[in-house]
Amino acid sequence: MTNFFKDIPAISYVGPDSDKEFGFRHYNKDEVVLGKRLEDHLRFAIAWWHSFAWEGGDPFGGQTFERPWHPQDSMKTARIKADVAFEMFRILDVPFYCWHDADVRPETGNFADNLKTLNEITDYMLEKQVQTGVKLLWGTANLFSHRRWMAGASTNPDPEVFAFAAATVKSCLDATHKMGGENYVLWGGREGYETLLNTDMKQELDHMGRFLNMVVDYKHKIGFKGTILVEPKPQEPSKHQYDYDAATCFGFLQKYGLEKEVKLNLEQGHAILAGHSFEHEIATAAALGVFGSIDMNRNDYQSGWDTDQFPNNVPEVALAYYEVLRAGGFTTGGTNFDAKIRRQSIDPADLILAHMGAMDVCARGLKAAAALLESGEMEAARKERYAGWDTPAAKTMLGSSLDAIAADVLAKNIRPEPRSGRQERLENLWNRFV
Ligand code: XUL
Ligand code: CO
Repeated sequence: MTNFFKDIPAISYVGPDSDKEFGFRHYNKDEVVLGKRLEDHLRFAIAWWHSFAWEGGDPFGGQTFERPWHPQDSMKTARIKADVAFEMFRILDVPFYCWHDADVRPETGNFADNLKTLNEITDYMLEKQVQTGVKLLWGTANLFSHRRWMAGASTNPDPEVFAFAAATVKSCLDATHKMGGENYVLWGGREGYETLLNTDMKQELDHMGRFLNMVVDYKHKIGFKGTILVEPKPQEPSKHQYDYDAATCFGFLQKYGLEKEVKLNLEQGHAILAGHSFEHEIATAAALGVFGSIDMNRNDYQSGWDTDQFPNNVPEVALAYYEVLRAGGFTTGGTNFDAKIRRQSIDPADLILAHMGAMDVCARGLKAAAALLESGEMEAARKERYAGWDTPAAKTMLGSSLDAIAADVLAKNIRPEPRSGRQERLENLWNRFV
């Protein structure tokens, strides 16, 4: 036990009318919604990087947090960090967490040392998983922070960097498998370009496709049953990232024969940077059969930057969960808070209250979405809009040809009558539930 969170109580459900600061108002994990407990719907996870590894720096200034696990350069402090992390998981009663290799072990620059410390610390974390029952939603390799990755990992012009990336991903996949991880994520922060003047895009894409095929082959070789996920993001840190958005990722997966093997981890802030809404990205992935998991956060809409704030907007979150529910809900995926407290939020309590509030926002959003889905009104309106396609004649047309259809239009004098799309009526319906 550390005393980092001393005086902070375990958070439990207190209901919407309570005035307690520490308590869930809407997240009652055992509440059954659409036949499933809220905990099983939402599958919350805490991100090791934002809550424990990030030190509060921004482009204008360095560290603002002072933590008992600083400096993060030894196995001794890595263990203290793990102790505090699992204490936080217990206080918040979250079922899952996620890590990058660079969040949990010190960086030495040497692969053999990194491998040794990763194996040691993940053994220690696994012991804590067994003691607490907290599980690993996903592991991932940080292939973007160290200077070796500045020109990319699998897309790097230097084959030695590709090799270092392959060895690193192997080590992280092995650790994730050992820890019973339910997914493995690849986010290519540097897989893109800064300028086309020095970039061979075709070669880089081919290398990235080959790399991902090797990851999938290795997953099968070791018997890892989790899902491999890629995480779309249009830019930042690279000027342009190849995994721009859900549709781009699907095209990439299909070109390299991976669309049945790899799914997507979609993030609210990344969707916004790509000029989409979060619900658009979830609906796109679901329509293409590659919906996997979500990274929940929000951006500051004035900054145009990936600010990774905690979600705090119920109607926005509800629209996202409506699409998650329409897609059938999570299987191996979940709701990972890829979100960080602000750099002035230096108290341990800030970490707890940020997650607690976000869990409530997500629970409210999911419950509103579930109620609307359960009422059936929105889906009935959607079905009615496409009802013409249920007739045998319409179905036959899809198997017909352009000239046969043209002949039919002439013979039957087909003259379609426009119908209302009813958008405002549906928006009013939506507002009755949120
Ligand atoms: C960066 C981001 C990453 C990935 C994991 O914007 O979202 O933290 O989720 O590498
Ligand atoms: Co993310």
